[in-house]
Amino acid sequence: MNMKRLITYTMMVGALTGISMVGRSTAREMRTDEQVVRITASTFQFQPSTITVKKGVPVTLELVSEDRHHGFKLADFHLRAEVKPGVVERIRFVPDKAGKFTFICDVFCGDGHEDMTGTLLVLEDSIRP
Ligand SMILES: [Cu+2]
Repeated sequence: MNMKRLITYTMMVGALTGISMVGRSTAREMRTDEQVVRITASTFQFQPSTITVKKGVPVTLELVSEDRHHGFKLADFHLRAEVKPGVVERIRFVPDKAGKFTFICDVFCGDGHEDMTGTLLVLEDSIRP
């Protein structure tokens, strides 16, 4: 093998290794303990109003409204979504910090809108190395 071929070969192996690493990180994200939580919005509440998840474990929120147009805003994780009747809006994120966070409805939905809040509780994931 001459030098030029050796370099080409090394680059190819590098590229392939890079691809397999991407594949591995994707596989790691598809954890079997992924948390799926359905939240139903209605005037003037979220049901459930408290969601408990684990830090570092991906969460999918399925948001749907029972009556009118609402909003979902979880500012601490820079998340927001429209919540409409008959449409399941999915937002996926990985909670990277533990604690107690408030989410709100950010679409005015009538008297009582201000009280339309909920709590996201993120617990330390002790199983994770
Ligand atoms: Cu509202």
